[in-house]
Amino acid sequence: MMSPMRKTADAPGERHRFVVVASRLPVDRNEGPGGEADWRPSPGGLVSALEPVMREAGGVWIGWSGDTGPAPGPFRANGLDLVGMGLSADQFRDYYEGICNATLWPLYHDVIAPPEFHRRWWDAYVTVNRSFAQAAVIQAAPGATIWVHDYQLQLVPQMIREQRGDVRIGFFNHIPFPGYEIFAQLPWRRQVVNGLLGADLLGFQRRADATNFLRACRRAAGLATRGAAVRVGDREVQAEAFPISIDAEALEQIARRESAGKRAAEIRMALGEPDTVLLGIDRLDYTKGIPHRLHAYGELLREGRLGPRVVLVQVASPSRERVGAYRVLRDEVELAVSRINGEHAEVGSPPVHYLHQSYPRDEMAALYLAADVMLVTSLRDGMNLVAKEYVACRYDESGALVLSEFTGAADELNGAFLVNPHDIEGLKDAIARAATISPADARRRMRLMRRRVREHDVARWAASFLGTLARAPDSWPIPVP
Ligand code: GDG
Repeated sequence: MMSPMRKTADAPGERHRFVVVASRLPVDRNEGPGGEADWRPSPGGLVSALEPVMREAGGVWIGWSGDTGPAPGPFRANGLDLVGMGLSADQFRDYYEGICNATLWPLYHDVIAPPEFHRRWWDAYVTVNRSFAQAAVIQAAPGATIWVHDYQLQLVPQMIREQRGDVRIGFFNHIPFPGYEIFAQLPWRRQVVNGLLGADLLGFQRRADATNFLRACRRAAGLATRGAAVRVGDREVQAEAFPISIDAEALEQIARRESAGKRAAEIRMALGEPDTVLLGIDRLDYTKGIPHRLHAYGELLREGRLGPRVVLVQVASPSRERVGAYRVLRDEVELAVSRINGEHAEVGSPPVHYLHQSYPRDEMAALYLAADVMLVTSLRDGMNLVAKEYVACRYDESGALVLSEFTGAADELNGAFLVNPHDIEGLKDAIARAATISPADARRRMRLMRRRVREHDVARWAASFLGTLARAPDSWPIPVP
């Protein structure tokens, strides 16, 4: 599968032929009671997607350790070579909470929340991007492949290229790339476009994202584009769609374990053996459309359209809790949950089970198995891996997926009930249809979706991206240092 990458057995301290640069490490530091620290695998879209690729290809992963202590530097954990970057308290505020989470995230998600623009935040973005680029330059062996990830590191490709013409640089954007009218608001739009264009290959989730980027190249940087190619001096940079996926086989294996089936039955029992279990699993983020989902569900309960024996389990894993818009969202969601439960609960049987917690992967698989209907109602979402994970777990081909058309996954999962989450009546109809689907229709739809997710898994995504990167034209050859 990984033909473009030669497997390496790099010893710590050696330079690597494959370098991943991402905002976070795929592990979190865990302090024991005696102050001793170890590293545990951490959840999240990027980590779920890339961990199997890293193990198969070998290489090093450069990312932020997750706190504002000293930079851990190079170390090994969970069989991976890692380089832990540090952020100072000021950088945490201006770079992580500021420009990443309060400027770029809302801007790239169609200004669902208003983005804030502060010059001090931008300065921190430049500084942090430079430190990540420097770490990549140090780790990369001559001729290495460097794969930079996501909106937090858009200047890194060009910063690497300025120092290392010998390497091949890929960049993948996990979140949407907005239409030009929105992107144009960014005071540093030209710098961002030029930073990205340091790569040989730019990957996006959907074709529409790549098209938006190509338009930004023309409008913000005055560059010529032809098809998927941008002309940058004597180089050509490709911008294409590579829809990300999951390790479907590994997740299905977890779901097929006897313990997962037993746990799913326990969950249904604990919920009071309802006829229908609806499930939402999201980071508590305003892009995920959780209030819209609750709104529709509350009305369906009031109208009695789902019958008396229905429950919604909403896992909302804590996320970016110090950023203002996330605090406001948490209050809004918790108020909505309380209202629905206040109106419709009987003693011992609330219609919403709201869990503001993170769970281990086994428990997630059991939740997917326990749910008759999965609700994914994002207002804007690069891909949405949760939708694919649900499908991967349903090995008996039962269950139904309600899926927002504003997710990347909607391009692929044809068996889903597609919804516009802003259209509350349409959303209610889709939930009601999904909850009362016949077993034969459910099987037909689920089979279709399962085939897609199994065939287009994360290994194929990575192989496709890296294969295209390996074939990128070598039009700017510079001698190896
Ligand atoms: C970004 C883009 C794109 C969630 N809670 C727990 C947990 N998770 C895992 C899920 C899933 C991942 O986190 C979430 O991925 P999503 O794709 O749904 O969303 P984002 O976090 O916003 O990811 C997104 C993705 O990057 C990849 O490119 O699809 O559009 O926004 O894997 O299972 N995992 C565990 N416990 C939890 O409580 N173990």
